[in-house]
Amino acid sequence: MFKLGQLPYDYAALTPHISADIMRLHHSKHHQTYVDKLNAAVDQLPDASSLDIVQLLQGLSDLPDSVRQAVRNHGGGHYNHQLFWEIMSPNGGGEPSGELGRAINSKYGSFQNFVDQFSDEATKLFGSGWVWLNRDLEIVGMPNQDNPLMYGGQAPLMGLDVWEHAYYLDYYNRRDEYIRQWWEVVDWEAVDYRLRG
Ligand code: MN3
Repeated sequence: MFKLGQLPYDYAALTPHISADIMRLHHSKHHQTYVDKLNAAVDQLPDASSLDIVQLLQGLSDLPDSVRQAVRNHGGGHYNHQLFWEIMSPNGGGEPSGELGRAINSKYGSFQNFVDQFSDEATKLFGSGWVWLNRDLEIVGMPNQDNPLMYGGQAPLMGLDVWEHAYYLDYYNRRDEYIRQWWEVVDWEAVDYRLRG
């Protein structure tokens, strides 16, 4: 069965950009609920103990109708939040170096241009969803808990949660301010590691 992992830093570690209250609620309540509901869904499958989250999300179309939507919503929720915690750090911010920095500069002309395009996609994404940086360095917004694995893509390099639960306690309706602050906690080493992995 799937388990909620520990955060690699404390709930207060990302202040002042993301408060401890948001991190605690987001991890211990929202993410936990995705894990619980994912487990309830896969419990109905014959070989639940051997399931891998990536394979599940890549193979949604092979699942029985009775569990497919629950796995999409809650399995997506589990995978996406695991990735989200991993690519943030109290030592984050700044600009990527190494292979990732070169790849972003080559595709977007400059790091600032990349940040502007990603932020714009996140600001205009309607309702609840995520903005992803795909493995081929495309920026793509997706609704709900969808991610590129569900559309035949590879594991994304990074993602930004723009559900209101991710920022409302700190920023109310000011999603643009949340997005601006989020860049200060992005762990570029972790994103570069995913690119090289
Ligand atoms: Mn969330």
